[in-house]
Amino acid sequence: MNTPQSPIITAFERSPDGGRGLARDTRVRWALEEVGVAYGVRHVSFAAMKQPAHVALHPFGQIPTYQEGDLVLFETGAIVLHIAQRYPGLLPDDGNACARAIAWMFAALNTVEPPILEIVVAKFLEGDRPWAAERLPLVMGRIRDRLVQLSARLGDADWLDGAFSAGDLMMVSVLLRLRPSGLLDEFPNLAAYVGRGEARPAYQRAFDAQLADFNAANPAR
Ligand SMILES: N[C@@H](CCC(=O)N[C@@H](CS)C(=O)NCC(=O)O)C(=O)O
Repeated sequence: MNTPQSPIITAFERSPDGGRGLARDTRVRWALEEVGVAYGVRHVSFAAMKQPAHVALHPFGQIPTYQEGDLVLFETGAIVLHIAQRYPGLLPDDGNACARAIAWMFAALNTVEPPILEIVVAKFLEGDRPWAAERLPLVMGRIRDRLVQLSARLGDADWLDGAFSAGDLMMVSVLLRLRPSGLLDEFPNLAAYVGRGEARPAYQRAFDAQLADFNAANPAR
């Protein structure tokens, strides 16, 4: 149950992903669900995100943000790391294993996510440019290169480094964005890895919560 001390996160009032759980509040919800911490959600419109009140919380006018007492955080890497360090369940006790789990979080955000985000730029934001058709295969090729490497490292393990950790939570969250492209299906072990992440009860609660929010904001659907 939500208490006055519960963290408050922000999420889209109307997520452009149609409730598919691809907006980044889902990964924060997932982390909170994994550690069993109740949270509240404040929904913001695209216009409100750019207003001073929200920019005071998030300098780039984006979601999600995370407020816990006096603490205000932005950037999902920082938020999930904070949750994982504050509550047990997402980072191993062993110091070296913990450092490696954090390395996988950074790998997800700094090495794997950037080329994946380029799909949206190439297809939608710059899809009408004369060079768009030539660029898309290059973008896909760069993603495929990363997936080959990640797939080789994962092998037939369930998770990236021992037990499920914040590193897996972040990597699965990032890879989920690839599903519409079909690229994930080229790598059965990565597709199964993402499936294992989605099958976690905490992920399902997070997904259902963001979908319920989307449906509440879009009653006509
Ligand atoms: N690196 C940031 C990215 C945040 C981000 O791109 N948020 C998106 C939603 S998933 C957003 O607010 N987009 C609207 C905008 O940038 O105006 C993070 O991981 O938190």
